[in-house]
Amino acid sequence: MNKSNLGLPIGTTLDRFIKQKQDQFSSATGELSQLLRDIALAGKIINREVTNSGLLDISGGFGSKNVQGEDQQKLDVIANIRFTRALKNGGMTCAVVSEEEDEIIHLNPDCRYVVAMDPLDGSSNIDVNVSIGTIFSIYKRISPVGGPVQDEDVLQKGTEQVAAGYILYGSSTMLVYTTGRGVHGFTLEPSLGEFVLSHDSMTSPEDGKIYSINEGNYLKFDPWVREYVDDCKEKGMTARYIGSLVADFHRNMLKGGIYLYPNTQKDPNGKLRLIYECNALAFIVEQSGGIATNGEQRILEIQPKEFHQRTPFYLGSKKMVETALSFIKSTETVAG
Ligand code: P6P
Repeated sequence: MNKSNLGLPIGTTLDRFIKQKQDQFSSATGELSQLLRDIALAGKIINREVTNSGLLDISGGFGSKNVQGEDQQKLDVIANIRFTRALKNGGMTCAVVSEEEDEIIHLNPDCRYVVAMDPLDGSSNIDVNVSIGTIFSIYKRISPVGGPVQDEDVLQKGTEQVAAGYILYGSSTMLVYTTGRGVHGFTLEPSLGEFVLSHDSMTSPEDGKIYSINEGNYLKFDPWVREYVDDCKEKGMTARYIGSLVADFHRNMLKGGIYLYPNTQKDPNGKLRLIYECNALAFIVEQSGGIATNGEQRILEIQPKEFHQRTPFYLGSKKMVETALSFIKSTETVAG
């Protein structure tokens, strides 16, 4: 028998890929590599629980609210515990900021990496079997190693991220991350329990025909947003919005598109959180050739003032975001 017919090659696992990238930096200590592995491990555990949530009676509401005043789903709480425990046991993280926790979670003061995360975004979709995701950002602490983590360690601009990524629990489970040298996607091979490289050096199409926005808020949007949405319709674009940021973002990055979560009179800063949702996806979209803005400046340039602060959020294909921004200017001209 021709040995080359003995099954498909497994491909490059996440572990091997991380090690290969680490070897390119002589100064690398392996700490960031281990931290990425810790996140991947937690992702595999959450994947198992998300997949079986209907059978394990862990879907539905937990009966409490997070700092945002939003009802926590059981899996929100479980995911938060799983990721925090994985990061604590991995021994590479000094502190975690999580959507599910009011304050900083202090872990090992002798470590130099801070993680900001939304352990399970889109959780309202859990019970209806729609894709959901984890979002994470990694920073180097500013305060001295060994001492207590300070607010300044967390309130860093998105430009200071050393790595960022997401895990998408969808028709397949993917981990997508960047360390500032391109965007790389790994698909979980469940029978092996390994994330395998499936989307090397992901790039976002410069233009696209998909716009993602909750049009139920149309009457609450600023005039420029309404005019932009009307323009998308007049151009025959496709509306795709599943209420799960990671899933909408991932599709738009692959196919070309724009995601918009604008401010409204009710929510003057929009809904999405800067530190553990927007910064990570902004880093990724810029690394793939796209744009991420709050309508006035790069998301990554916003100086955070509070852990859970929100921001208007517009990101995706370069030309689509530039077109959307042109509507702001045209309205200002009219208004001005
Ligand atoms: P709305 C989920 O709660 C989330 O944070 C994102 O995943 C999603 O894109 C957005 O909010 C949905 O919000 O107001 O359209 O239901």
